[in-house]
Amino acid sequence: MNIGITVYPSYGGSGIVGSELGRELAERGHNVHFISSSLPTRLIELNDRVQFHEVEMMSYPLFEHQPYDLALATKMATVARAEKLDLLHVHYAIPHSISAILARESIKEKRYVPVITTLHGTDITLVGADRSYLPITRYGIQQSDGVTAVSKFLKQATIETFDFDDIEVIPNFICGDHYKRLPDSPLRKELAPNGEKILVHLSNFRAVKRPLDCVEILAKVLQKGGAARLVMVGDGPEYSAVHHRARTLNVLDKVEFVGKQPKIADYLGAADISLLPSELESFGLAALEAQACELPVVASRVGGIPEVINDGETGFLSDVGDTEKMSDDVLRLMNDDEMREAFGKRGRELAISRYSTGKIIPQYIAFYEKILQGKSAA
Ligand code: GMT
Repeated sequence: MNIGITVYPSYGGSGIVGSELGRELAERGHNVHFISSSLPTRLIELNDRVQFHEVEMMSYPLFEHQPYDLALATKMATVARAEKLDLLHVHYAIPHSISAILARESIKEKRYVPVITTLHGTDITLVGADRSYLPITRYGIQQSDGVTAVSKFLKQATIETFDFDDIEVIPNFICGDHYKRLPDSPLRKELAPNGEKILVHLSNFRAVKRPLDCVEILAKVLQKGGAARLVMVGDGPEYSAVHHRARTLNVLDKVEFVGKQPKIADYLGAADISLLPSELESFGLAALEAQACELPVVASRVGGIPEVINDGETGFLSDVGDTEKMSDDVLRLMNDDEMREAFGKRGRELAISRYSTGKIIPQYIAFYEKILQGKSAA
């Protein structure tokens, strides 16, 4: 198949999933054309089967805000015709599904290119549900030829908010060869020179991830006598607030801010426990990546997280903001090597058996085929 993929190229989970899906599809012999404003972060290699088409923006004094959605739609239509795309697969509903529908409609006399929208999370739960975007998001979902969601929770949230239920749940996936434990990594010594346990948080530092809770948890762990260091991987709007909180709690020297990293598996593989205290998480890709690296995850019990983490078996779940319990859970895992290792091993087993690329990518391919067959029959 010739597949067009559009993602937010920055650091969000949807961009990561869309990029890795493209790479996996290309490895299975499909031609993948990424159409976005810049090269997606995780897309390190372009080749004959993986191409990138940059959305060009014309600047004009009349445009107070540049109409990206229209430029994207134009590029999608151009690429769809030139590369004979079989379908457009967009990740994150807003504005990608709207641009794809516009592209589809603008060329449909020549070629009908079905639009598949994958819902990821805040496109439904925060942005899409906001009154200013709700009607257009509903339109984008209804007019897509196929819709997938990354968790059962997100499908249910879409039914409740948008009264739309023709959704296939295809969860996020992990490549067990890329994500694995690295117990002898030299990074471990660098991050924790005195043999402390390494707590790791990975996110885009948006308020919804509650990265401030991570330094609160660390401070409580230290107060209660634990020897730990916290590694914060990523960057985003809450960075300064987190830094400030670490300073005021007097734990700044125990926190390592490593910024955005191209190879996060190196950090996860070298750490001991992962923290994901989010306000909301439709799936929690960071938890899956951590579990594949045999890290127990201490997280909040929200959204799709309980679908990914088995409470008491691969991690511990708590109410949002309950940093007291989260710090106790971290200490339990720090102080009991046997429990930590058992949680880690079970986490990897479940990650691979439920979410490996070998299991999930064929689900996307089957979904594409179903939509294409439905369209050609029609
Ligand atoms: O909201 C974000 O943090 C980014 C967002 C995205 O779409 O880029 O992440 C969402 O999609 C990820 C990949 O499917 C999920 O693992 C995250 O749980 C989800 N984030 C939220 O629901 C907050």
